[in-house]
Amino acid sequence: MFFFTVYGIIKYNLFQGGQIMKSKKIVMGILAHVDAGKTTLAEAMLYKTGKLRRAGRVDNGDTLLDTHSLERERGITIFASQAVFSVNSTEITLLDTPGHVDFSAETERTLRALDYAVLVISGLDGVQPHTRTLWKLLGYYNIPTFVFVTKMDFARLTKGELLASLKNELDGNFTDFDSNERDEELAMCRDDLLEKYLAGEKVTDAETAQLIRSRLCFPCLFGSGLKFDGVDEFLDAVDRYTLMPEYPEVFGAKVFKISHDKADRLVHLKVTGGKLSVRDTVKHGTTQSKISQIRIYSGEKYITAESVCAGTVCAVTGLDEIKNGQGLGFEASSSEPVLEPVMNYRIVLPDGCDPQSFMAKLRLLEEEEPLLHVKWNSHLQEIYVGLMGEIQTEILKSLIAERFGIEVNIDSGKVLYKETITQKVEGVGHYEPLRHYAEVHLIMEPLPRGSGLVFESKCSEDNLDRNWQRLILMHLAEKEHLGVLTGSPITDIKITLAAGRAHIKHTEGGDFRQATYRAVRQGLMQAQSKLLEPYYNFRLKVPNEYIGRAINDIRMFSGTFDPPEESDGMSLLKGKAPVITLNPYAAQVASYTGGRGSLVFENAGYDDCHNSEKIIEEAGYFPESDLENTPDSMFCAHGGGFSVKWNKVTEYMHLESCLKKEIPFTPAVNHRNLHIDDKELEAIMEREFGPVKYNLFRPKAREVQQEKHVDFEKKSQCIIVDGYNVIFAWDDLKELAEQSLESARNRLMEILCNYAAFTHYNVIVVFDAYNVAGSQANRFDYHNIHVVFTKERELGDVYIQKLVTEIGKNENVRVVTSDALIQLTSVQAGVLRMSAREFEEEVDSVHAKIGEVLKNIKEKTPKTNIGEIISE
Ligand SMILES: Nc1nc2c(ncn2[C@@H]2O[C@H](COP(=O)(O)OP(=O)(O)OP(=O)(O)O)[C@@H](O)[C@H]2O)c(=O)[nH]1
Ligand SMILES: [Mg+2]
Repeated sequence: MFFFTVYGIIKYNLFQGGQIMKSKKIVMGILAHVDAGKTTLAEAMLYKTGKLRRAGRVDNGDTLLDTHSLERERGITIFASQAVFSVNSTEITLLDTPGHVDFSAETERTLRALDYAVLVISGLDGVQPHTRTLWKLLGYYNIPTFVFVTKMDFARLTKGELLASLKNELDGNFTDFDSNERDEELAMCRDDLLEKYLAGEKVTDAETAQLIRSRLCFPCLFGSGLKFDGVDEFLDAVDRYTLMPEYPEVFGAKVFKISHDKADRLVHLKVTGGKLSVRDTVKHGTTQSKISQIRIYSGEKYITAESVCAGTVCAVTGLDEIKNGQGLGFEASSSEPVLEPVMNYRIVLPDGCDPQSFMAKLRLLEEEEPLLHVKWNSHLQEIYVGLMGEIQTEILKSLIAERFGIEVNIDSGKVLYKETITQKVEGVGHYEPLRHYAEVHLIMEPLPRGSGLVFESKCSEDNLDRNWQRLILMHLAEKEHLGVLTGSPITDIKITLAAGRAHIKHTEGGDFRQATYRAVRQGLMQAQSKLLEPYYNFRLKVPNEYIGRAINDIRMFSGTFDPPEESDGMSLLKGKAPVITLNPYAAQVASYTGGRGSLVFENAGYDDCHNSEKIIEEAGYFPESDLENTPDSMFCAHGGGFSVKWNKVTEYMHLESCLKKEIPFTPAVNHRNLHIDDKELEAIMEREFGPVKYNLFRPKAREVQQEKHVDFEKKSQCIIVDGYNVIFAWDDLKELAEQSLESARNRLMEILCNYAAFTHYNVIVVFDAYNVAGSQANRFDYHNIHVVFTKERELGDVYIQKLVTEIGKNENVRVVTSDALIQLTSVQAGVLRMSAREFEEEVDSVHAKIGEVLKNIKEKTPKTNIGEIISE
């Protein structure tokens, strides 16, 4: 991320003939939640290995690793930094990372360079929510990990409790390396070792190192960074049980950080193959550049080297085109990061500050922190950046002031939405003003949530030269492509270059940029799009008496959750809810529980937006008016170029459609007009309630047809009734319920039977059994209606929501409830809803009509039983 220091040059006497001669070289990152004691532990290691004569203190602002003025002022690490030291024959490059969630993107990028990690746990706090996030990241990047539990001088929890919480909360084979049972525990990690152990053999150091490297075992050591306790033992374990990766002869490197000092742009990388020397030429894409200087940093100081071998972490100057996350040589570039900001902030410039020249400066910071995603909204003339939270906002303000001398303000953040597609389409872009030519065909298909954008080429080189193909892939990757619902970035889509055409004389590089961007947007215009929003996984702990309120709130937030867990008078609710709803909730929890409750959350990626219709409407985005992101194409006729609308492009394109060859053309579906047909509805009903039975009370077609003024549609109408909600909303039933709930239920069921008989509707009445201990889900047919009793701990409205969401947009389904949340779900699902009161009026009117029919029939026949008459 941002890196700005005053550098000094020191001599490094290990350099002989330009290369470090050491038997083992490993790169180790140090990770933990904020304030766990990482920097203090790193300082202790440097002191213990003789790298420092005196260990610095974070609290005094004099550590080797926290060197930036903002870090020293605040006593927190903001930028990853490194130190190199040796233990016996092992040379360790230690990368210290920030622990605050707001800077976790910097931490994630550092993982690219690591051979090993030390996960630091504070003996005071144990496993924290952010520890779980880091643990998942370590798994995702497959990094072997040591655990050091620090602050044991001050710990609230015992060693046993800490180990148990590691094992319970993080899923891994954590082994206490100080325990008598250590060998046995190690042997248990692999069958062949267990056999040997049972035969009396010990687990060797080499075998232990392999177990650790393959993440079958995670060694745990305990101590205190501040008091230097357990630090020697930890260093000894690292020396004994780590293996140096095997690097190929051919050159490769991974870029994990970009920074700037006063004069130079620094590219921080780890060499992963061959060697790198000053004046080497590094190729990337279609350009190449020369290494001017190689620096090996320790804190803010560095030594220069002529040449470095694989396994070295260094900063080089001269590679001005190289981007963060890029792979050099044989290394591929990194995919999209797992952690990313979910909030968008507006930067407000002081009077007289020119936005255009400020944007150029901000781009420098964006090189260091690509996740800033700096955006210029030309329409509003405003600048937006993506940030992780309030602390990062403050730090960005300070950095802008320090580096550019500009005092900006940053508005409170807004959630960052994304968009994706739900079906496979082919996007076509053609760009042919006079003496230009390019045509691009892209197959775009949805990927699972969290996949990001994936680009691939399946285009034959016979049809399009490899260089043009590379260029198209580069254009796909270089731009933040915007969706057509709200103009938010797109994600979770695989874009495959299926075909393309260049002109032997007229095609220029820029033509393919135009054709590619247009093809993406043309594809999006055809596809059914979907809005996504960021979610948190949350853990909400409240005193038992507040669990009802907590459940209600989470449901109001459109969250989902597991059944609450109870212990010691507290209930724990775990689940997932939209970031926008949870962000302000922590303060409310503290307030309604009198400070006894707590809410913690971690990013859970993007998922379907809970109120997409509202957000789409508010965004007021008209994709066809967004001229910078046009879906239209340019063709040429009679010596002049002309524009062709996106929905006509296929009629003009020069190459055949690629998708047409794969699957028959399916017309575009507008996301606002989805209906399921009777058959689908029937299938859902059958699955929920068994085969459709033709009921005894079916009215005669003749009689229903006679009732011309009854304005119900005579097709598969379905009415879902929230049983208790209606009982407590209708005065008669409410009165009855006060005496006997069962009688009220039976009465409602009777009323609904008559209603169903007359209207010929499919009626489902749902009764909530959430608070009924031991109750099993029960579904049965009562005469001509379906009755559902939910199971214990399943809320009736949760069941209705599920059913409504499953049925989806359908104007033939109505939900009767006054419950705001179900009403909301129904609106989102596009299903019609009706309040209990409105339904009462409808039932009354049906009742009146039944009376009329009865009267008519009575005049002709002496029968009096309505059921009998209607079932005839
Ligand atoms: N008692 C005690 N205090 C410690 C120990 N290690 C660190 N601390 C204190 O804990 C606080 C945080 O320590 P740091 O080393 O800055 O923690 P960090 O994990 O690097 O923090 P960030 O980089 O900001 O995430 C400081 O006040 C340290 O003095 C320890 O072993 N014992
Ligand atoms: Mg630190």
